[in-house]
Amino acid sequence: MKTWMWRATLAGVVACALGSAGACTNKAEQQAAGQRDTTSLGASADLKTLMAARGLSEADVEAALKTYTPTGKKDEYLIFASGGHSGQILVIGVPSMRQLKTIGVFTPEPWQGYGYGDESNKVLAAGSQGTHSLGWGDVHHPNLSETNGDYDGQFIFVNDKANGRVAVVDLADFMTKQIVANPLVGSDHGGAFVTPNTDYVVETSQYPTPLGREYAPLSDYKDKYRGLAMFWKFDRKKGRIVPEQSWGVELPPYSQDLADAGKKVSDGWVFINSFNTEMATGGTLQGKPAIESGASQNDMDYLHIIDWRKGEQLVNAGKATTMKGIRVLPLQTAAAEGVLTFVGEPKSPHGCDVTPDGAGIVVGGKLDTHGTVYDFAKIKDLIANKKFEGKDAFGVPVLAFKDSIRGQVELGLGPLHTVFDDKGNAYTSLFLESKVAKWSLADLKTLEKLSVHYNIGHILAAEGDTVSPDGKYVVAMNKMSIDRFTPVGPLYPQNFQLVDISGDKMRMIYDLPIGDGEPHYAQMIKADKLHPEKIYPPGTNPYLGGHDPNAVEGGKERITRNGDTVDVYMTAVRSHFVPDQIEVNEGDTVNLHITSTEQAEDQTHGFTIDMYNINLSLEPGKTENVTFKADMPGVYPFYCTEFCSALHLEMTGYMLVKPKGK
Ligand code: CUK
Ligand code: CUA
Repeated sequence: MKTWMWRATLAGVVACALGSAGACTNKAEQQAAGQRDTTSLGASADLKTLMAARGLSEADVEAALKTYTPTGKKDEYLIFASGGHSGQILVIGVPSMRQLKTIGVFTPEPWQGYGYGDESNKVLAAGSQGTHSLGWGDVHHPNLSETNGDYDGQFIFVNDKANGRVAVVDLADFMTKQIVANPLVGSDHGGAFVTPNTDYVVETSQYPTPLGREYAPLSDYKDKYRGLAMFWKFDRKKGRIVPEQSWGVELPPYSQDLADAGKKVSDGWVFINSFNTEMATGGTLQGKPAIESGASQNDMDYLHIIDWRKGEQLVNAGKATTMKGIRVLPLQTAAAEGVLTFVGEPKSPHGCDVTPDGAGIVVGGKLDTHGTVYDFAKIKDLIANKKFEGKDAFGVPVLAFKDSIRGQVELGLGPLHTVFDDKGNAYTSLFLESKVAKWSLADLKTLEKLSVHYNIGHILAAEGDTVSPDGKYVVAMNKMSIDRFTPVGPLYPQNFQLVDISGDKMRMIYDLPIGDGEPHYAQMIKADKLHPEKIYPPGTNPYLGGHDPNAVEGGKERITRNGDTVDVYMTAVRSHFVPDQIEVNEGDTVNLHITSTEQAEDQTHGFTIDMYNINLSLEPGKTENVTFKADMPGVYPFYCTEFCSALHLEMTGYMLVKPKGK
């Protein structure tokens, strides 16, 4: 649109929005309003004054109009973003870029009472191996469940890179239901990616360790250290990963990186990029080169190509070795049977993204200016005809690079990740250049580059990694914000920049500072695909996935004692707890079973007891259990922690712990 026309239309739209031109019910009216002399419109004059006062350009106002979401209006899309070090998932509306929720995943989340009651503690505890309980996670890649390669809005999975874990969040109530700790690997990265029908949640290791977390000296790196591609079996009905039905493929000790599942024509395959095929282990104190330089010697690392259906067959046929309860297909078997094949990938690869039609795999190279597009049909042919260029040091067949690719696209400095729109375009993040490159999948030509602020890592698009991307929006997930926001100390917020991709040119329309951690990946789903519950059926324990046997109805509240164990069956409803007096003896074990008997929308109570680190969230209908030892004699007020009603402050009671011998 020409500037003057746009200006006139903008004035019209604003006049409409402000009601000065009457209620503008259709486009013709809007246009008519737009053709009026703008200076004669009070609203426009006001707008110009306002723009001048705030130093806003017309582009700024256009961006505001595209993102401003008046009260009561809902967002069209939701972003599920990695919360990075916070160990959480962040839920953000688009186009408003308002944060709607933080989902507690690997880290306790006090508001949700996640990590302060028996069942949520169990979920978190299942994620701790060894003798230290983990209080955080390094969340990298949230992935929504898919049906036929499209988001279905039912579940989201996410990995913790630091501790090699995968979590399952149920989108029926946006709660974490399961954390599965991988007993074999020391860290993960290529996760938690799903196969097109969510049969498997894929998790690949990052930094090689001996499988099973055993000790072996670094001098045994090549012999004893290994990578792993883990296929966690997901039971959609139960909404849980089933470790006993899961399995892995042993990989060489290269640092496996990003992964993506094939779709459509490449369904049944998984692709994983890697770095450090040099197997550098550092030794800086002994005067050896640092890992970063040792790992950057080769011109090529290996894209790992896994035929997971074949792997599954072999595992089911008993070809796997069981390690710590997990069936693992040995590297030699995987290589010999065509489950694992390699092809070169240029210079410090990162990102591994399958195109919407499943025909291509895009890999970026941090130290290369190209994006490489592999051709799955060629790869499949080469493997079927056993046309290998050679083998790697572990006997894994290697395909010829030039025979396996469709081509390369010149993108710029530091290409990382790629997402797609509905018009055949791809969008790649350029970390070093701080730009988004838009390019055509058909001609492998870069069409446009947009500066982002700064050093973009991942990029996401509306349903942009499914079989049918929506277009409309891209979000640059920038690692640095430098001069974008008011300074808040030396640790700067990350910066999500919303980009409108609906026109010919990309337009930046919103900056969202993220102050919770360093997010990596995120996905954006059409909001109307989600149908979360508003109220739990009475007595629901969301972690048990149904009615809690300890739930009570109003009128059936009671306190029972069995030896030195006290069970308190309590209800919470505006604005009291029944019972509101609990007397126990020092040393008693106390089991609180609290049910909210509310059935009204958004009517949540909380529950805390002074000094006992108890903090529950009681959404309507929910039951929570919490067990503790009354080991501190004294008087402990308990109260509701949500401002639930006019008499919220009165929603309180006492727990008395009688000292021993009194
Ligand atoms: S990685 Cu972070 S920017 Cu973990 Cu997906 Cu590429
Ligand atoms: Cu219930 Cu405040």
